[in-house]
Amino acid sequence: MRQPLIVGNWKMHGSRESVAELLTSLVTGSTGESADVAVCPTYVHLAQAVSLCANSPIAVGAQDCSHLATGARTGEVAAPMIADVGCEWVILGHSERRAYHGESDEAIAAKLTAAAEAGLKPILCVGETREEREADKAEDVVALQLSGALRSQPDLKGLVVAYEPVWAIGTGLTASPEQAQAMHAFIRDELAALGVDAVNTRLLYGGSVKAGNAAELFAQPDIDGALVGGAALVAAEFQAIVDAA
Ligand code: G2H
Repeated sequence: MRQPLIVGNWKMHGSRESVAELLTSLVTGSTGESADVAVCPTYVHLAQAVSLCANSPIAVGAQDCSHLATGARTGEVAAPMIADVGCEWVILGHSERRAYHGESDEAIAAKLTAAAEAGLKPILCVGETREEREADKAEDVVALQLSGALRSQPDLKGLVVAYEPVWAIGTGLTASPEQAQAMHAFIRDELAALGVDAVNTRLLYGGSVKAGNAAELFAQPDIDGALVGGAALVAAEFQAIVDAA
């Protein structure tokens, strides 16, 4: 059985005050969840989040990491540093990193290796653009993203894959449960072909998940939870998504 997992990706939002408010509310409300829960604030809020989540079931992760463990890379943050402040997770290959920071599958593969070496559990994001879906290339694109990142390292400990169709991110558009399930089933098959323990790998859906659409997504057999952006910034909304898992 795959334990459901709900991850909040806070992107470039938050202040010390809002982080404290949001996490105090989530920690107070987080009793007896059947899902695993993690939040991914900005780098500068990680230590504060770890401290606020101590003695709670909520784990903390970063939104990216360097492919190097240390060195002269101004502005970068290394995976061992993220682990050192008490994080368990790191999101890698988010479409916003691919689009705005030019991250290639090769670069993402190197970051996955670095994360694993630091003991972080990676959440690898994949997904097609609207043009690619309309050209009937969604599966080809996702297959290339998966093989580019995992071909040389199919046994990453704790690996989670998030399917986030780019056209559904922050747009209010969501893949229908059937569309999402079809891609998740495809991803599970591709993972198996790459030598990943696909049956036990959790696959998250991401892209405008909210309290109102979470339950029907989670009812699909290959959707094991969600990577939540905008709705993760509102405690009651995020808690309702967790409760739906
Ligand atoms: C997709 C998602 C979280 P949102 O980027 O990773 O964001 O839920 O705002 O579409």
